[in-house]
Formats: sequence, structure tokens, C-alpha cells
Amino acid sequence: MAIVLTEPSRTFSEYLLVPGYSSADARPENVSLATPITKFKKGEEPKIKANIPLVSAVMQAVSDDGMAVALAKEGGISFIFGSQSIESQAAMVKKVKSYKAGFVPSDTNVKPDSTLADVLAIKKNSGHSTVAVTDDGTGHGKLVGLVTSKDYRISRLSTDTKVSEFMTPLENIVYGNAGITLSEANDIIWENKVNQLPIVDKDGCLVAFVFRKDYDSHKQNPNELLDDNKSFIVGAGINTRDYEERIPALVEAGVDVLTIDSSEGYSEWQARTLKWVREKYGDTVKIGAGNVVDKEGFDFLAKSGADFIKVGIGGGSICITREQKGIGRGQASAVLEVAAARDEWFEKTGEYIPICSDGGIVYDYHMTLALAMGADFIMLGRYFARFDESPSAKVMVNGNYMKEYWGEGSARARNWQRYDLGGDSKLKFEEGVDSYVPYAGSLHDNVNLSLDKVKSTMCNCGVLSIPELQQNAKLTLVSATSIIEGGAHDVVLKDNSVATVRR
Ligand code: RVP
Repeated sequence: MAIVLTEPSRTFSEYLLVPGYSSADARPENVSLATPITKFKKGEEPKIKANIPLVSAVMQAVSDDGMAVALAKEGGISFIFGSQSIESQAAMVKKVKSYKAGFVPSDTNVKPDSTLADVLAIKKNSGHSTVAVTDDGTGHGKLVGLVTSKDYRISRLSTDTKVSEFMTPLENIVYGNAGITLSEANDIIWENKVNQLPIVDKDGCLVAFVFRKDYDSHKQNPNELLDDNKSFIVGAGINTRDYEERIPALVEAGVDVLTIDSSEGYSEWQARTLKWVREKYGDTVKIGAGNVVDKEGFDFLAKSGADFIKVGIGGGSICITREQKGIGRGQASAVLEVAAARDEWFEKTGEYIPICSDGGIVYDYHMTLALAMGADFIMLGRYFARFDESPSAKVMVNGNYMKEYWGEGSARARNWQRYDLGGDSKLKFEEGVDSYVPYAGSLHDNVNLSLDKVKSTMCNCGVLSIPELQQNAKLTLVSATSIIEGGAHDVVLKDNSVATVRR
């Protein structure tokens, strides 16, 4: 006889938070959103933590090296998509790990015998105002001079004048030696009142620039997520097919944390993958697993050794798994049950295995609800796909800017490993769609606005950290009519775009 769960499977929009007592200390600037990413024993610290509870989805349209750098600057983690060759995924990881915050490789370079016309063309194309002059015209050639707009007057200088005749030569340039820290570089910039500092190696070759303007942007990112070597933390997705080749390449590239990317994680394939990782690397390689939607799934992956467990089947904005296969669970119900299983596991074993609510976040308040329901962090696809930093194209559709966003189970992504059930057959039907999402601007602005809302709600609930929110949140189900009450209603809005009238 089938088991029938009579409680409906619920989504985030079916709940609200009931405010708690807020003391005078309950102010957004006192809220910490730091959260564990990988498991830890009672009384110990997790190996990997994030400073904000947001991670970007393992998707072609979302998480490449550019997104990873932008999100790590804000304190979160990207999981670089695995539906690409091992070499190109490892190269993306390497790019993130070798990105030195504040040290910018030079992409506007000329040779001494280039002309003013060349300099003007490079500046026009790049929008940059500093051009390095190197012996071979590359960003890593021997530095011989610099050209900035102070070095020439277009009205007085013929455009065929050679760069060597008007550049500032090396002997008049302040530069730093490779190996100095960002703070040392900034000290040199301030002491010498220069706008940029070329960094050169022992052979005099250009390594990078540090710019005065970046000093301010560095200050703007107090949450940036760095490892012990001051490189950004980065994650990557893997599958249960080619892990024996893919994981060593990603580890070699310096990846900090992996996740098995699969639509359904309560499977022997995941247990085999986790076992292989433990046998080969012990606990040194951190790997999450999933996705599951109930206690049985959580317990299985916990026993199999996962470092964190992802929750959610069929709730993603581009996901049609529920329609195609009739499997899944409302995201709120799934998170609530798995969070209870995590707490029970912690009670029993003293091991805290963080859970990640994956997919289905539509409004910013859904983030707070997911955390209140017990998620330690949240994976988002649609949300990040809308920003400048996502890898997909920005296109104009009916007069509005959109970004392309497609599911990993769509024919476009062809990520059939994600839906792998073993055997040789390739998947015969799609579980995801190809779509547009409204373009929303920069990641920095949006993430900060969303998290300001999260912090503000936490203050209304009288809590200053995610664990406190998880322990003290009071949630209430909402009726269909109270949802109407929650929006603007019984007024005619002045911009006339939405007029809500009493029915
Ligand atoms: P969302 O944030 O609602 O866009 O959901 C993103 C999540 O959707 C991903 O992290 C992944 O779990 C899931 N996904 C990705 N591709 C597909 C699909 O094609 N069905 N689903």
C-alpha cells in the first residue's frame, strides 16, 4: 500500500514570519549572515564558511569564473558549472584562484614603436586610461614606459608620433615589485600621489597594475571570501559519471568545495561517488551531495559522508521535472523536513551537516523564509542569471533588456549526466526550459539590497544571526485571502500599471 502524505507540499509563498520582540540592539548593522558550508563537529569550526548565505547555481547560464569572482567579493560562493569539458572547468577554477584582488593584469599594452593613433584606438576600445608600454607589446613584456592622458595633447601631437617619444619612461615611473601585498601597494600609491602602480617581476617584466580607484572598491567589499592565501573561495559541480577524472583536475586547479550536481540525490551513484572521494582524499576534499526532499534522503547522504546536503526537486524556475515525471516536493515542505532531519542527526552524532535550499527563490523575502525554515545557505539560479556578471547574453526583447537563462536539463545545456540513472541510454526528454529573465544590473547592488531586506526582517524577529533565526523563527501559514491582503489592495495605483479592486 502506498504511503500518502496528507499534509500538502508547500511553497515559500504560503508562509509568513511572525515578528518577535526586537531589542534596541536589533539593528541591521549588528546582524551577521555568516554561515557554515561544510560539516563540523560540535564545538569545532567548519572548514568552509561563507559570509553571506548565498551560492550561485551549478548552471551554464549562471556560474563561470566571472560570476565566482563577483560573488566571492560579496562573501558568497559560486559553483562553476560542470556541463563542460574537464579542462575548461578546471581552467575557470584556476582563473578564480589566481585572481589577486586588486592586482589587475594589463590588457591595454603597446610597443615603444607603436603610434599615438594606436594608443587612442586602444583607449577607445577598452575605455581604460592607462596604457603600458612593453618591449613586445604584451601585458607581460618588459616594462619600458607608461602612457596616460597626461602624456600627450591631441591638438599638438601628430597621431603618427611614436609612443617612445611621448611616453613617461620607466626611470620616471613609480612601480612595485612582484610579491608585495595589496596594502603595501596602496601605501606606495598614496605616498607617491600616483593613480596606478605597475607591478614588475625581478626581470623587469610587467605582472599587473594596482589602481587607486580600486582601493575604494576593495573597501566596499568588507565581506569578501578569501582563503589563507588571500585567493577567492570557489566551488565546482561534478557528476556521478566522470568524477574519477574530473575531481583530481579540479583539486589540482585549487577548488575549495565540490558539489554533486544532480536532480535527484537519493541514489547509489551518489554514495559511490562520496565513497571514492573519502577513499582517495579522506576529509581533505569537501563535497556536498543532493538533491533530496525528505528525511530518508538526508540520512542516506549523511551516512554516505556528504559535507553538506542540497534540498529541492522540481522547484527551480526553469525546471519542468514535476510536470514531466511527477516527482518533487514544495520547497518549503522539503526544507522544513530536511532541516528537522539535520537537527536530529546533530543530536545523535554531534555532527552538523549544513543544508542548502536549492531553487525556487522568487522574492527576496523567500531567502529569509528559507533560512528561518532551517536552510544554512541558499542556491539561486534565476536570481544571479539577471546580473551583469552572469555569463549569458543580454538581449533586447520587446523594448526591455533581458538575460538568457536556460535549465541544465534543457536541450540547450545537454547536461544529461545531471539526470543520469545509470546504464548507457541518454535522456530522452527535457526536464528544463530555455528562457529570458529581466536584466537587473550589477550583482553588488542587488545582493546588498536583498540582504538588507533579510537583515531588516531578522531584526523584526529579534535575531542577529542565522542560527538564532533558525531557532526562534515563528512561521505562519497564509490563506489565499490573506495573500491578497498582503499586497496593495482596494486602491487604484497612480501609475495605473496594477489596479487592485475589491471583488
Ligand atoms: P532557480 O533559482 O529557481 O532558478 O533554480 C535554480 C535551480 O534549479 C538549480 O540550482 C538546480 O537545482 C535547478 N535546475 C537547474 N536546471 C534545471 C533544469 O533544467 N530542470 N533545474
